[in-house]
Amino acid sequence: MIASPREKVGMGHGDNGQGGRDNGFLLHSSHWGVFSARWDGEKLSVQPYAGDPDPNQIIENFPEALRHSARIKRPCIRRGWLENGPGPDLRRGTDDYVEVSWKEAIRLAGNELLRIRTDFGPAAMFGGSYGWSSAGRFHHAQSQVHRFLNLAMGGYIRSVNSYSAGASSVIIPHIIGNFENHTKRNVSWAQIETETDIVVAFGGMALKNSMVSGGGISEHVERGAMERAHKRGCRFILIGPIQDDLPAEAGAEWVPVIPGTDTALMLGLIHTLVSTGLHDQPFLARYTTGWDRFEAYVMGRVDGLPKDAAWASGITGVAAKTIIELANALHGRRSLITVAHALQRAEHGEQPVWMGAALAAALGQMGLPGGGYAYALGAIGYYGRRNNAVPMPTFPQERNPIQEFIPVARIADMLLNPGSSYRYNGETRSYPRVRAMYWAGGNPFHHHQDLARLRKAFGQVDTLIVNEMAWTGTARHADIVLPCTMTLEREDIGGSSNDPLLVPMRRVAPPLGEARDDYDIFSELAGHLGAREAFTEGRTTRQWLEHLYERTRGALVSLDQPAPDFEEFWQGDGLRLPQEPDDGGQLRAFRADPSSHPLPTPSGRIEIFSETIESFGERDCPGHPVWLPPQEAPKADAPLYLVANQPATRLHSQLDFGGHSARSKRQGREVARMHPADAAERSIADGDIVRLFNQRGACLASVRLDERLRKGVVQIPTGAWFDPLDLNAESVLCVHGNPNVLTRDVGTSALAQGCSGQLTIIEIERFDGILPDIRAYDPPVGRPAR
Ligand SMILES: Nc1nc2c(c(=O)[nH]1)N[C@H]1C(S)=C(S)[C@@H](COP(=O)(O)OP(=O)(O)OC[C@H]3O[C@@H](n4cnc5c(=O)[nH]c(N)nc54)[C@H](O)[C@@H]3O)O[C@H]1N2
Ligand SMILES: Nc1nc2c(c(=O)[nH]1)N[C@H]1C(S)=C(S)[C@@H](COP(=O)(O)OP(=O)(O)OC[C@H]3O[C@@H](n4cnc5c(=O)[nH]c(N)nc54)[C@H](O)[C@@H]3O)O[C@H]1N2
Ligand SMILES: [Mo]
Repeated sequence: MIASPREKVGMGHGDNGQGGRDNGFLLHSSHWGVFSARWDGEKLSVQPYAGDPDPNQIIENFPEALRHSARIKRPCIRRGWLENGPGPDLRRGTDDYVEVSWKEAIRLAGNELLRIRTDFGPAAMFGGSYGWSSAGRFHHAQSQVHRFLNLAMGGYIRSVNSYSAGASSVIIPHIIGNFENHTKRNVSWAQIETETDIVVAFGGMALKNSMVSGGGISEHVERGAMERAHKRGCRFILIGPIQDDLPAEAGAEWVPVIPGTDTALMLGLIHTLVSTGLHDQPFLARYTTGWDRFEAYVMGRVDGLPKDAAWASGITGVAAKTIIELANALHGRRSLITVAHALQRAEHGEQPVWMGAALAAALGQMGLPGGGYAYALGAIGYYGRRNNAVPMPTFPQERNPIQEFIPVARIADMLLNPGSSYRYNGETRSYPRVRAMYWAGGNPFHHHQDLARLRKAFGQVDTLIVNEMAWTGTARHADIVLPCTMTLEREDIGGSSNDPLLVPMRRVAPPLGEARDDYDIFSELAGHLGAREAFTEGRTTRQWLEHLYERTRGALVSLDQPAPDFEEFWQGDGLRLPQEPDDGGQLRAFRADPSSHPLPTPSGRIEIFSETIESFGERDCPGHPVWLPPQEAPKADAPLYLVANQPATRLHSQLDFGGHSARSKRQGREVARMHPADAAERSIADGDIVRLFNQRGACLASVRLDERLRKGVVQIPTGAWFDPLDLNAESVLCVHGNPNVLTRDVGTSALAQGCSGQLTIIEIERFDGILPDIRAYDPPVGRPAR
């Protein structure tokens, strides 16, 4: 357990775990929180930042992780690649690795990059390299690899959007305006605390999720804000398949909905409002466009099918009475609609995002403090906070002259079908022919869907180079594996655009084995390709930190704010940055004066009907939000929904080998939760090992029975490292519990082509066979892990 901040030693200035070097604790930062750590050469201790009211226990993964045997100690080359040279090879994932010196690794990687550059050009190089890597503004792996490819290769094929918000980041600009503005300058936790009467959270606002924020976070405020709002009398309604998606402190009422049907529920609410005249007609007339066409659909004037509460009930499994009561409770109050990222990480994921906006518009609260629509509030720590008034230090990636890109989750499609065409955001595009890939800071064998298919896709390239700190599923598919340092082993600056603390991240421990910083790896490789000076600009890491800090310091000076020089910042306990006011952003300004503050949409208003989207002519995303039944719904051989959501005890697959993550497992397996009634029908008892399976694959897990799940729903978090028993088998079995062997690799729609991995359908049975060992952490050096 981590000590609560109050129990910790020394809360005074400069003499404690916040940053002071007393007790040997050194300040550091991570995506899950600012903390400090002490390494005595054998044991690592961590403590949370003293100013954090609600620290995240994920920092407890560090102690066991730092020197874990899953870390990569020396550069490695896949045996098949070493013996046969570059080329498509389905042995990736099953081969063993040969350790080589850094000199040899740089020579092999550098020559291969030169071959690609000379023979095929930079458009044959995929450098999307999606992934979260670690906090730290300089050693941000994606920035490092992009800068390297731009300067040393002449560019690369990039990827756009994210696995997080694949559908919403494409549709929100069409219907409301800038995605960042909508999500980061809108309703805040402070407003909810004092203003909101009722929050309807589609997909909840789980603390496990909001306690993570890319770049670092010094204050976890969500639990306290919900607790105080609830005590003041604010009602929280959780719409979702799992009851613990809102914390106990919110005192939430739970509406268990069938997964993937929220859009129908929203329609039932809108229909109820309209049919009783409770929709805010002046608001709709003044601030939206296309309501009439949408209303005709809602009321059934188009298709003879009114989307009323009874209709919605049949689809969602929520009683019509509950829908009508909820619509009435929302009317005339300061209401807030939130929609978690999770809802749009599914087939037709654009629809709940758009329908949520239509529901909020009908309620007329958009732009009021604590009211309206806050897409994704609570899904991650970025949202509901104040923004810093000064820019963050940022490592420049430089220019990529290659125009071609893919929507990020279409990676397997690209590799398997080069040259074939697809639709994206109104355009017909074609997939490039990629020969080589460079990945740093991401784990596609964690994040992508249908891993058996992904493996075939990764078998197509000539060469995959990966910088990793540990033997992840992706490292095990690479041809050249370059070991990088873990965040604790290097210096950096931690900061995020809406956390007020800029953190001098100190080096806590020396690098393991021969691991090097990504920056040093890319500097060497750039040298091999004749671009060292361009890449490094002659700076050491410390000189880069100083150089990057200058941007923030300069902005502080021009705001007449305290602006310590780098040395003072570096010796300090973290620099407090000035923040912008909590002013409701573009929606507040738009409400106050729509003519002088139009939204950046074609009409300047909230687009309930979008001429633009209509003109794209996509059947799976027409001109206004609609209910579209999913193609994949429970059936005889896969009667259960599987919710594959974010893990509470780690960030994605990161530090899955750490203690906190390991302690959450049972018999070393990921824990899947299911309803006792579903378990009884299958003679499954709590603690049994079960096999989750469908037509794409299977995984083992330990089962926990839990009445907080809707019947018919199974939940397993992502992040247990891919541990396939036999990759060449007809159906791949992961013995550890990685749900992406089961999920389907299809885009959300032709509009956004986002990731749809959150939901799938499965069957589940007790596993009575001999339980295979976990080999996911065994280094495949000298012999394959399995
Ligand atoms: N089924 C299903 N799948 C999903 C989701 C889901 O809901 N369901 N969610 C999706 C979402 S929202 C996301 S964002 C993705 C996340 O997918 P990823 O971002 O790929 O997942 P991470 O485990 O964070 O991968 C980061 C990798 O970077 C490595 N790393 C850390 N620091 C460094 C560094 O300094 N240098 C280098 N070179 N490497 C480093 C870590 O060891 C780790 O392997 O997963 C997606 N996948
Ligand atoms: N601890 C931890 N926190 C994280 C992350 C992590 O890996 N670990 N990842 C971070 C990242 S990168 C992101 S993008 C965010 C992701 O934020 P989200 O994608 O919103 O997070 P999830 O936990 O995947 O899903 C939230 C909940 O949505 C519910 N849900 C799923 N399908 C449906 C549905 O059809 N309808 C309704 N009403 N509810 C549904 C599930 O019960 C699930 O628990 O989380 C961030 N926070
Ligand atoms: Mo994400």
